[in-house]
Amino acid sequence: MRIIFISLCFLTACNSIKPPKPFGPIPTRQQLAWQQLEYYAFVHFNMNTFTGVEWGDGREHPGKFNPTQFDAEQWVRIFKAAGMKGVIITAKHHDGFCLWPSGYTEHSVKKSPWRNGNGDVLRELSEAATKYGLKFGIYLSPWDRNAPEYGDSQRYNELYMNQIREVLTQYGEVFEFWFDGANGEGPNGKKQVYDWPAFHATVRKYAPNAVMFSDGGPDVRWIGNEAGYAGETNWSLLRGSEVYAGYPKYTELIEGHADGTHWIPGEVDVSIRPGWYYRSSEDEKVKSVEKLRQIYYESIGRNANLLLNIPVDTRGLVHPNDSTALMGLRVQLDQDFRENLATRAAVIGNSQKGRRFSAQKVLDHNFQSYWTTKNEAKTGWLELTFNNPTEINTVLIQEYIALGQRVERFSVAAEIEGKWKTIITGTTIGYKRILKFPTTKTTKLKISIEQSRACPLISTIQFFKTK
Ligand code: FUL
Repeated sequence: MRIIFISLCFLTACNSIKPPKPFGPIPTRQQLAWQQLEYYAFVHFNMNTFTGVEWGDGREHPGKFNPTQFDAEQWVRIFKAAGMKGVIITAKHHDGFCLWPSGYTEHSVKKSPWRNGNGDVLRELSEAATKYGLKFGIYLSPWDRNAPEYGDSQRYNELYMNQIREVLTQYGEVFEFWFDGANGEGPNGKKQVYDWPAFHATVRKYAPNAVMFSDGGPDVRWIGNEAGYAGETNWSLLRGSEVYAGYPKYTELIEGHADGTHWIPGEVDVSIRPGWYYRSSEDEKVKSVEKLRQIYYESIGRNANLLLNIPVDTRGLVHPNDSTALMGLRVQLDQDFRENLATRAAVIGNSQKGRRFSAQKVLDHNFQSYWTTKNEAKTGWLELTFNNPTEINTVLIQEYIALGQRVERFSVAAEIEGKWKTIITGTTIGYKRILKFPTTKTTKLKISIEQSRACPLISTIQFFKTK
């Protein structure tokens, strides 16, 4: 009885401290879950794999699609071992060839020799993903150079929405739907006018838990380049009603819009090879582990998710050069983040909003709990003290973004010979910010939030010594 009474008191006391109010646009439940996936695979595998081009014209004979050793489980095992959390497949690229037996075209696997025309890449891949606990996502190009309806806007839009329904209702849960902005003319010489609101409504109807990607979201935005990096300043915000698929000022997407009206976080899509599709001539051009590591730090480490493309080869398998690079990156990252040295330190804040939002919350390995300042102060600092001089060269910081992105400027200082020395400064933090700096040996570190739009909510602080 007494124990219950005491713990009830404790709970009431704790709960009487209310969390700060949300600030500005905030993520939906789906966007928040998506952000925490961080790293997943893109697979460009389709007709172009067999014709050796990046963009087919839609006149390819379906008979050309003929992987000799297709094994979706092999892909998924490799992605899983690489630490990826999902896979997005090019169900239909601009040439219109469908990797599933669509009822709305003859240009698909059903007219190919693969599995005697009875194959379905989406079925095999989605089953493999489920078996290994990976999320499954779909790229479905609206541009279709095969469909005779293309350019006859209403007819084609209906066909496209029927295909959206097909791919979203037969293969289990889909975590991300990837809209490409490419838009051309149809055989009638007319430009196809896409009905984006209707496309979005169709995805929402059949996959309410999925996020939708395009240049302008509505849920996840392109980062504005295919080279593998986000801006050092990166807001998960956009002026949502201005940006659309095919937005000409796409270079703005690298930082988002500081004055954005909608929560639309960035995703970095980049290929592990020069092209999106497999070509044997690029077998020796797979990105190095060092390059992939840089991409990781400049995407996930800059408040974006990383969608890394692995071009599956003509056998229907991930090529050994790609899997070797993926494993090399995994080993490197496991080494980089092996020991969070911050857990060896004691932490205090200049102020804190009671025990529920104490400085210690940044060390508890729980994204849901966070430190914030007393009286909603917009600036504040945390000090970490080590028992022994400790060498560090990397910091990882996370904001509790469920209540909005707030921090505009921060710094990390080390006490060296009795004086504070700034070792690194940054602008935005967002879901995750990772910064490297020259190795510094110290017993005291200070993380200062120097400018924030509302009281900072810091969920995580970690320090590492990487090689
Ligand atoms: C682009 C496409 O045109 C490329 O072929 C590739 O699929 C890339 C991911 O998106 O818009």
